Amino acid sequence: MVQANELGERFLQHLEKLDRNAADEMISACLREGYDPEVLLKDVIIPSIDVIANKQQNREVVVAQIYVMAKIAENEINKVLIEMPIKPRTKGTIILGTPMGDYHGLGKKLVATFLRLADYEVMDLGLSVNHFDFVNMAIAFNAQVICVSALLLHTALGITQIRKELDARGYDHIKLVVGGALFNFNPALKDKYGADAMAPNALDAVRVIKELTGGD
Ligand code: B12
Repeated sequence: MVQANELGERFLQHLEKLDRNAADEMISACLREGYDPEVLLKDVIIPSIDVIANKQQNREVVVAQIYVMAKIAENEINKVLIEMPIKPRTKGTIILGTPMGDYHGLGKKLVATFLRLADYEVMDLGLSVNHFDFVNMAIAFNAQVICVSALLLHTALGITQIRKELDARGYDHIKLVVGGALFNFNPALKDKYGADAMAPNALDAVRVIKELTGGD
């Protein structure tokens, strides 16, 4: 079976060429041949997205290219997710979304996946979520944690509004966990926006939430 790093290089080339069909054929073939979907996600698709994000940082690609690459990557993430085993979720409920005005969804999707794989029930409220909806849903579903994925500076204020709303309504025991490019660039923003914790990636999101909620 082909090694994950070789597959990663191939997948990255397909993304860079904006070749949706080649990316799709490659991932479909891997799944047909019995490749572990979790390995495909962690060692092939995510590292390729990281390379593209870095290129964007260095202005080697433009927004239009990023848009198409993100769409191709998202399609393949969805395809892989369908193949992942669904286990009974017993570790508690987590509310997840992006702040109002933020339409970056790839990181959120990965965080939801890794939390589900770690047996959390994740209610993904989607993109551009009002702070009242985060809080109302957390209360209604007795969630232990609200997770906010924030990539844009100008919309991250929604996180402070969630904190204020939780405190004002006497639900300050519900933990607020943040992540996304914004916090990877500047982890200190976590305190500025009143979050309890941040994590730099989806794997660490699971670790941080376990620590906060006392899970094993
Ligand atoms: C892809 C992308 C887009 C795509 C989004 C497609 C989609 N379906 O999501 C498109 C092209 C649509 C887009 C649009 C825009 N974007 Co954009 N985009 C990016 C880019 C290149 C990569 C983001 C990404 O998907 N990364 C891959 C994922 C997997 O990584 P991630 O989101 O960081 O998630 C990981 C961790 O952060 C963590 N994590 C994520 N969420 C959470 C949540 C919790 C609770 C935890 C614990 C952890 C966690 O785990 C994830 C997996 O490991 C970033 C650059 C960057 N370096 O991030 C810019 C970036 C975020 N975009 C930016 C901007 C400005 C925009 C636009 C305004 C247009 C523009 N001028 O570029 C619009 C705004 C649209 C809107 N209103 O939302 C800026 C934001 C700057 C800022 N400080 O505000 C960035 C940083 C680029 C830059 N350097 O200028 N973008």
